[in-house]
Amino acid sequence: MSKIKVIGESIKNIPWEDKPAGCTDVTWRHSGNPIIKRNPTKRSSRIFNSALVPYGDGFAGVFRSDHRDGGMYIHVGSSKDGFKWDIDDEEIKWVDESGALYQPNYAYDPRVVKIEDTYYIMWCTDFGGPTIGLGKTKDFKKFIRLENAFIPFNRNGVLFPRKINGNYVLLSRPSDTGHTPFGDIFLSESPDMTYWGKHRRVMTRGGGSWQGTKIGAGPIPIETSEGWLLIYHGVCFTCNGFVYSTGAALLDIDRPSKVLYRCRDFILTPEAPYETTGFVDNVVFPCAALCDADTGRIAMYCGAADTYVSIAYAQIDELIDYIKSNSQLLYGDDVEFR
Ligand code: BMA
Repeated sequence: MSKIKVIGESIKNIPWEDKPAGCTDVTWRHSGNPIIKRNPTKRSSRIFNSALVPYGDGFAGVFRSDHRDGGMYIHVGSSKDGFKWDIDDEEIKWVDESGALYQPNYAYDPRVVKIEDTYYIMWCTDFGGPTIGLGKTKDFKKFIRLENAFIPFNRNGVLFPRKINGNYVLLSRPSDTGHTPFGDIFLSESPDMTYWGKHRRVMTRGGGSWQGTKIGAGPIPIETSEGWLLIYHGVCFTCNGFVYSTGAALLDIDRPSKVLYRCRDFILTPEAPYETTGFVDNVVFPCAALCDADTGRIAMYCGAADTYVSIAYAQIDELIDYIKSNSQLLYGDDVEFR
């Protein structure tokens, strides 16, 4: 049992390994990483930055697949144990709400969340430049595309797992059309998943150099008795380009634009060979985190070096203690910035 209450489902079959003896870090890597290696399907050269949810007696996932022609697509996959995945060779085929076929020119960095009885998928879509695409499914077979949430340019759309004060809430990171050299996390509300407004800035880049260039929401926030646990990526710029690390923060439950605590130190940074070396070196990019409400075990699914999928583990009590005990808020984090 965890001391901290997790408001969520019990996931008896959550992927897990105990922390190795002698490890003093707050997160630790799965011994069988990466769980998805190069050329995982006939058409996919690399699958990374991908997300999953418990589904049936196993898991369902949405996967960023970069094809051998260089295009970026989202594929669906399923798994009994969360380690070994059966991923479609074809990308998801969408219809819009009128039933007409719809295919984005590109689609990448998907997230997935269950809200009430529907699974919502968010991704970075082409709309004359990147912005947040939205879709939904009930069975991971039929996928309905919804209106794009925003105009360009925007990335890292992440929905909260329930309505807050009666509205859906979506995190996002306004950006530019290239490899954006700036970026903070904002949130927007919607009564209907179509009209988005009441924009607030949640968190800013800065502080320690690992998150000095830009930050973006990662997995769907986890609801706890201490606030929303937000795991995010933080980027710094070095002589060799961007380095993507992982941080964590706690947001106010009823007013999640307010940051309660935010860790000064990263919780994960590229260290393992599959994170430091790949198509894009030095990238750890978490897109999903399963959390078992009974034990507080967390399994984070991370893209590694834009090439692989890997898992890192954490325990909720320890992670929240780490966030609180090395917290450093940045400018405007603790106020409702609008
Ligand atoms: C970002 C996105 C991510 C990618 C990262 C590092 O802009 O494109 O998909 O993992 O760059 O290349």
